[in-house]
Amino acid sequence: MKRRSFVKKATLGSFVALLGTDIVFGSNMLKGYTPLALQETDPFKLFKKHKEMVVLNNRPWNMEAQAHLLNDTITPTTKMFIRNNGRIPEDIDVSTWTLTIDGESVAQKKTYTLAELQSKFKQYTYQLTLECGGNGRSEFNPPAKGNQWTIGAIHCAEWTGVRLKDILDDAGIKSNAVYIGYHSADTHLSGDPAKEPISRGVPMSKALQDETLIAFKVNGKDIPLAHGYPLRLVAGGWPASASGKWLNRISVRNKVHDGTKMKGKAYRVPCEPVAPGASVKDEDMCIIESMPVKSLITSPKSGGMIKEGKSLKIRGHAWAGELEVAKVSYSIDFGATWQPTVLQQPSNRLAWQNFSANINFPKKGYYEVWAKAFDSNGISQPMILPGWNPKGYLNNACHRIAIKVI
Ligand SMILES: Nc1nc2c(c(=O)[nH]1)N[C@H]1C(S)=C(S)[C@@H](COP(=O)(O)O)O[C@H]1N2
Ligand SMILES: [Mo]
Repeated sequence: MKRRSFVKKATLGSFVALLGTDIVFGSNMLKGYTPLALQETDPFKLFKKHKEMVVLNNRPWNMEAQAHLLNDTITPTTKMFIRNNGRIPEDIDVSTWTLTIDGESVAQKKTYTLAELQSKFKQYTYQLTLECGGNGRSEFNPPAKGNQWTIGAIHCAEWTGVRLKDILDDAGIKSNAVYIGYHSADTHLSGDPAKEPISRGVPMSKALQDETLIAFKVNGKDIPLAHGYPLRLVAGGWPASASGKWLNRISVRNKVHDGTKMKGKAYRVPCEPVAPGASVKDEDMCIIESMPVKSLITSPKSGGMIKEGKSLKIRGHAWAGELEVAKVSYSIDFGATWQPTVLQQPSNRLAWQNFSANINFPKKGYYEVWAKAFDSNGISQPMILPGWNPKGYLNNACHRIAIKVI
């Protein structure tokens, strides 16, 4: 999508979403008029992103963070990666936006306006980890097609919304329900209105968790357009592809949801490990559910220098999908020995956890600091690349930074 054509065709609703504030006399604007503030070709300004974010693709827009940008406990929207499979919707009108619950296994099809969702159901706020299943893809060899994410396709922001389970309870679900699938307002890159760019989902057990939200706010504000304004499913700890943006429909299915990117090799890995480069039959691929344990050193920035005799404070986050992180260790000798870090509790289930340590280096020279997290089942991150898979998912190898002691 060319950004120019995007703003040209956009409506008042999407301008308001992009600007993050009301256009007071907006109804006076001529049709086809683009507000000056949006006559902008710079994606950083258009999406209000930090200048050090990295653009991987502009058609569709994909942008990732760098480790040192993710140092905040709660990721600000300026530093949230963007992953789009299609075109951002251009005709958002919050006054007519609705969420429909349908599907074979819903007791009764039901449609809610945004106002109804917000007034009828209790609202909750959770900090939730969303990591793209393809985060770390760039390191796999043979390489996998797709966005070459390094480490920055992860965020942990604070989402506010209503529980999906309360909505499903209100609509009623049949006993044969096994899955929910989301449907959204973004459009296919081909322009074909019959095609959905992505329509994924989660099993009922995940759909009915307390933390699975239908969100309308992130970090206390309207969700930015690129992240799903005005309504988004958020299923923390699972591949972020399960968290549908621009949400307008949820189908309660009597089988595993079969929407776009649920089948074949999309968001699936070989059920059993395979050799790098192997060809794997579709029926031997399994859907990714909870994400594996992983961590990031977010401070200092890799490449930093420190004076001899001074101790270095490192800081970062660790997360483990559905599980808690039990321990994070660090090494300064290429993994020969490991020392403990101080690990904090998550602010709620499915939020990442901060860790920190003060490191003393024996003498001048070049060092690497490696971090390794362990989940509550005792499983740790691998130090080298984990199992190769055709689409390059689930790279949770240890993160490392370079430090020079001078
Ligand atoms: N409607 C819709 N929802 C979507 C997508 C999309 O393209 N369209 N991309 C998914 C994928 S693959 C990811 S990783 C996350 C990215 O969320 P973010 O852009 O808010 O970081 O959104 C998911 N939800
Ligand atoms: Mo993703």
